[in-house]
Amino acid sequence: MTELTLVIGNKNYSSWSLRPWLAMQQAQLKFTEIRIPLYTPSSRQEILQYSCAGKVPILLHGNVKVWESLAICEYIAENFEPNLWPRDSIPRAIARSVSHEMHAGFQDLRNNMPMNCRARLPGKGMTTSVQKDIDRITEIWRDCRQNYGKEGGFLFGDFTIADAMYAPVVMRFVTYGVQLGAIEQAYVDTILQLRAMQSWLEAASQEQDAIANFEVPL
Ligand SMILES: N[C@@H](CCC(=O)N[C@@H](CS)C(=O)NCC(=O)O)C(=O)O
Repeated sequence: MTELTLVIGNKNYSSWSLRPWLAMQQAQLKFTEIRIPLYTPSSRQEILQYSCAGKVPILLHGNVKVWESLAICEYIAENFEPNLWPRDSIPRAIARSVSHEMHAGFQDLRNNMPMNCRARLPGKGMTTSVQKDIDRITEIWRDCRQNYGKEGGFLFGDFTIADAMYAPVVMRFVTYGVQLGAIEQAYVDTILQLRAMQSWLEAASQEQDAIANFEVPL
């Protein structure tokens, strides 16, 4: 089989990298990881070797290069593991909708509560507009769990790309100590218990680099 390589950023900070990495792990694919620490003097040049877009993650598969986290997840589902989307048309459409909503939105949450897996900053980063993003995300999680997720612990029962897309939000909620209801907290625990997630967090905790822009002051 043609080798798969995923180019990612720092595991502690790179929320976009976590998404396809987790989807590929859950699909039990073997792949090589190239980790480029972000925002160093050489980061941009190193990333540009792999993609003109100049951002991670990037998937390399033979001559194929795929950038943009959601496009990588789609490529993996189409070519390797179709069960990364729900099998039935309606839940699949909803899973795609909530995945795209994540991909395109929640800018206030992203800006004010950057992913920082190893930090614990309860109460930091909260604003009225961040709370609006949190309210919408938790509404999505409750709706998916209650209407499509009864067969398992994930948004659509079994693990799907929608869970990969929201995994960095789970980490943000943990880092910034966001108060959650019972359904959302149980979902957070389900994601945290994944072996792949544990392994990402372990690697993040070993990283030495600190990116000032992603560190919310104490
Ligand atoms: N929409 C892109 C976003 C990618 C992105 O912003 N990646 C960040 C790291 S999490 C990056 O490469 N930053 C480096 C830079 O902007 O120089 C995706 O879904 O992959």
